[in-house]
Amino acid sequence: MNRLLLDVLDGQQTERPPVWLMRQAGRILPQYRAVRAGLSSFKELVKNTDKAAEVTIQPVDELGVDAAIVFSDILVIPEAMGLDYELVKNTGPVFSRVIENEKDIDQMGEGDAAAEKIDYVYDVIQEINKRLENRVPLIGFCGAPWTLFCYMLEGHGSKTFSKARRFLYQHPEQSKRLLDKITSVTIAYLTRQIQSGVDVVQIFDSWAGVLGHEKYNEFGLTYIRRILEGLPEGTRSIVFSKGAYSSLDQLIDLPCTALSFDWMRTAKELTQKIGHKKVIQGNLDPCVLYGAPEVIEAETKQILSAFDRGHIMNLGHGVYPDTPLEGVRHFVNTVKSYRYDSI
Ligand code: 1CP
Repeated sequence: MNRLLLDVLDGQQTERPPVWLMRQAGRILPQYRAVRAGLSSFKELVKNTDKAAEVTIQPVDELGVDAAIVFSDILVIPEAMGLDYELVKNTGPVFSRVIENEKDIDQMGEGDAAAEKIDYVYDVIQEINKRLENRVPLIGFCGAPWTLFCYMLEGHGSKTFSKARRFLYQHPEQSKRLLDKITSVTIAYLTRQIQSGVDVVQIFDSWAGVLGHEKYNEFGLTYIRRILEGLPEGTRSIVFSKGAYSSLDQLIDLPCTALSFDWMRTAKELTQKIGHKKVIQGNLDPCVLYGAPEVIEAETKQILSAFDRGHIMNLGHGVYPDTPLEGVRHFVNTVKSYRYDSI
């Protein structure tokens, strides 16, 4: 087995960092688009054990990345709690109704009962592991409570998530009740993912950056911490709180194994602040992959040498859907041919 990712997370020395890309499954591969074209909806694909396992493994076969990530979406939790969504072309996910008041929050499912409704993901994980035959580790994931709260209040994507933020000030106690419920489902969901065979879990807090320091600590990190503390002993975990630099000290204090960063801070700043307290994942601007091969190589190597050991190479956010495949390949291959200086 290629254990690079696990070795780095376990604090062992490796000859180079592992590399994978957020949102590597789907989006960029023609093989994915072919599978997707044969099915009527994204949700049908997520719930189809055979096809979801197939598209999870495609980037391992095609790009040679050092990890697979389960093909699913963060929105399966709101759906299991009782809010249905559809993916609308050129718009993204749209919920048929949103949370507006206390009664809506009362109606939301919680804990094991809601997590049980996502049983198709646990089946997909088992199927992936049968087919992966231990070639690379498997990453499971979820959305952080704050990011899921954003979609549940807003009903769709947004630049500001102002409806969700407004609710925090108007109804702080109700907000916490909803975040409590999401957290209880998430702990049960990730625990089931681990029992089904994922080696690592990543928590995506994509909208962390719309909250200020105090509000993010109170309504964001409190719940991420509770999730991490609720996971089985020894779980390897990565937290991606996009844009939450004002809470960097609090992020470093979380009981997780690794922190993932976007490209708004340099490797030097991050390593100086974090040292070896956490493994660091990131943080190439996804737009670098549109550059010429020599640009991709130079930008990638600059990050590799700046972070040195205890690093997982990745983008600073998900790979964009129209990224040229050759650019992605060149990035992966640059990392794979890199070697740390021997000590
Ligand atoms: O076929 C299609 O058109 C569907 C597009 C798509 C895909 C391929 C969506 C809808 N979700 C996914 C899969 C997905 N989503 C994965 C699995 C595999 C992989 O890593 O490639 C993962 C990890 C996610 C995570 C996700 N979904 C996040 C967090 C990461 C991030 O990019 O910030 C978020 C915010 C979502 C919500 C979502 N789901 C889909 C879309 C288009 C969006 C974004 C909506 C928005 O812009 O607000």
